[in-house]
Amino acid sequence: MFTHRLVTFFSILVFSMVVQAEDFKVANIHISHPFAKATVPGQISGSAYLKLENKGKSADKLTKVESAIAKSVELHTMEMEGEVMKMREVKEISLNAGEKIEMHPGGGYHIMLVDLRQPLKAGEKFSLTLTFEKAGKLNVIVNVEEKVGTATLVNHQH
Ligand SMILES: [Cu+2]
Repeated sequence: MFTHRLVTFFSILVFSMVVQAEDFKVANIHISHPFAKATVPGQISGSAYLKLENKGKSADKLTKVESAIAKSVELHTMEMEGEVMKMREVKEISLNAGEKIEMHPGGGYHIMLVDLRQPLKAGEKFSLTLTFEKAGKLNVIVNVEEKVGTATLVNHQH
């Protein structure tokens, strides 16, 4: 019995290593390179980014993102308003048939991790659950990476 459990444990371990290959899919939705930026001391919210692709023949929508790493997770968009970068929450992100959306720091969509339960440290990973209107739920593993650029200094003060 014990040996059997041990084997199960190791196969789960191997499975999760395979899953970390940075590409995830559910039905026709493909997600690649989910990453988040490491937080600095005192930073209470973080942001995550990923590439979405709808390889199907009909439109779909990302309607919800959840994670145990933060008290709440929101979909945000960031745009210049005059000379100021402003973030606002969006209810969903639409993906037309064949459409690709690449989130990146500094503008456009991002996933906002509101009130982190723990700091995001470079080299660590956490999981996000994405819900699509048609494709359903998908778990992705997010890699925490060193801060790149200065984009986060401008925003994320809610
Ligand atoms: Cu935001």
